[in-house]
Amino acid sequence: MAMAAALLLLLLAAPVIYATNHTVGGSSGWDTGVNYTAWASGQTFTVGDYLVFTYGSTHSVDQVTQTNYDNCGTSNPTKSYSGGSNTIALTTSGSMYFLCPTIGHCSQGMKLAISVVSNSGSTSPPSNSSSPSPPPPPRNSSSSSPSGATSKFCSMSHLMVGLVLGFGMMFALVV
Ligand SMILES: [Cu+2]
Repeated sequence: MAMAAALLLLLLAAPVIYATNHTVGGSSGWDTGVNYTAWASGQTFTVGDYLVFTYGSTHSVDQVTQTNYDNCGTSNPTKSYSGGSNTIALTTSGSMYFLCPTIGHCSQGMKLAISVVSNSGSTSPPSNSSSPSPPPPPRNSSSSSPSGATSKFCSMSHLMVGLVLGFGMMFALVV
């Protein structure tokens, strides 16, 4: 019973999660000699997404003010990250600025400015270039059994919709 409810919540949540992991610099990672302005211009940063920094031992990551970003200033970072791999949740919309505080690295290009956009209050689907078109609305959900419903669908997204409906019906019946 509680198990079914938990599963239902999990399954209901799954289709609406469109979080994207943005690996800074792509395959180049966080390093000198990479144009992060160009990289960022090809990304859409949405609240709920994640920024992933991966780098070698000579680097680290500071979140800084716009002034420090502009001047490669390394004093008083807002937040500091280290260890070679950091995943930073983008929790609010607006601008964020990062740089590598290792001496000379910022001026060699290790600085990143991103603009995070809100995803709330919008009725249009997220423009995520890496995902296929969203699944169509489910049909015939009221009469067929979960297995009957799922057998008609072959893609994973349809399977998810079927499972959600199935567990939803089961949950409603149990309650
Ligand atoms: Cu560096």
